[in-house]
Amino acid sequence: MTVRIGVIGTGAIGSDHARRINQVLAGGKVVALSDVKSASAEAVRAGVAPDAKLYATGEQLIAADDVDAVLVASWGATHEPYVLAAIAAGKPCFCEKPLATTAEGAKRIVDAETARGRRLVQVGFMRRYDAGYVELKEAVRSRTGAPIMVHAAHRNPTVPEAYVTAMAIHDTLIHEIDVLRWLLDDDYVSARVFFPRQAARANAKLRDPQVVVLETKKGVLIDVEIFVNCHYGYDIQCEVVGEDGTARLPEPMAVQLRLGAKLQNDILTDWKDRFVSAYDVELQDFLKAAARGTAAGPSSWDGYVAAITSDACVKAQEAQGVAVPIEMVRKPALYD
Ligand code: NAD
Ligand code: ISE
Repeated sequence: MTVRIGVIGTGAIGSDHARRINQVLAGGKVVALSDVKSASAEAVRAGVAPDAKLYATGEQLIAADDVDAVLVASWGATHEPYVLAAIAAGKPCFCEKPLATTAEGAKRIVDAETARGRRLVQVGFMRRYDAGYVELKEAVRSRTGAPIMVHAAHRNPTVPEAYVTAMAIHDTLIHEIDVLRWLLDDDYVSARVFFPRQAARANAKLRDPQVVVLETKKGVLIDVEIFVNCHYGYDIQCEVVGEDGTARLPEPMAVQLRLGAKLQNDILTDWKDRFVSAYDVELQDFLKAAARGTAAGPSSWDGYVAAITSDACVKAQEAQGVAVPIEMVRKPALYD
């Protein structure tokens, strides 16, 4: 079966996902596109989805009879109404992170999905599909002994001018919030945020870098450096320290050069390249489940837990190093 997909939001990642559905993956076809900037949707149609119909609004796209499943890749603050509309229409929906920009918004999605009684939403937490993280999880499970600490870093070379302090959490740290909870099979209990001196390249509305310290139920202490004007590359680091040893996320494959009296490896600069295979695998998983009228992978529940945690981290940004508690709620049976 070919799942007919409608893509809402055809910017950087929406256009890339449309390309992978039509040119890389099996079992899906982009038949509909919508973007508030119609020129952007037109460009994607011209580039990778020549048979797609353009819709003036995301709501019209979701309602279209020939759209079987929806992919939401518009700006974070616009995700919630689209995901709710897809659930109301009974259509599987892949939603880029964040599921919603507040915990209340994410809860409305969990409530709507549980009321329908069927999983329909997959959240775009692609790191769970990255081969390096999958190996790291296995090493932590079988080799390092029980984890005690995690040291992680999320560095972007640069970010757009509109990127402000809270986005370091909602837009960037949210990947670590999800993947580390999955990696450790644990939940968070508190968050603290520390700011070193301001990096010279950061704009005035952004405190950069930041260090977030998360504590888990099992007592693991996690420090994540978020540095989104690091300049030198896109660099994702993660080391788990366990009772018997440590395990580190592998570096992306790169040719090693011995040149000019230097030993060198290129470092990637673009998130699209760093997780290219993980995006392929996550969307293939979505297409497979959507063909059965359901969803798999990271769920609305995971999106909700991430939103609760990121809300606490944003409070912690204002609390000047004081710990902010993270209170979890009971998980509905649908997500067991
Ligand atoms: P972008 O600005 O390049 O593209 C977003 C597009 O959405 C734009 O073309 C914009 O016109 C459109 N848009 C905005 N509001 C809309 C609305 N209400 N209806 C329809 N279209 C609308 O941004 P991006 O980098 O592609 O990010 C999009 C989403 O994907 C964000 O939520 C972001 O956090 C997420 N993202 C995820 C990853 C990842 O690694 N998983 C990477 C990048 C972006
Ligand atoms: C972007 O939206 C992503 O999701 C990237 O994976 C992340 O590294 C970046 O910081 C975000 O802005």
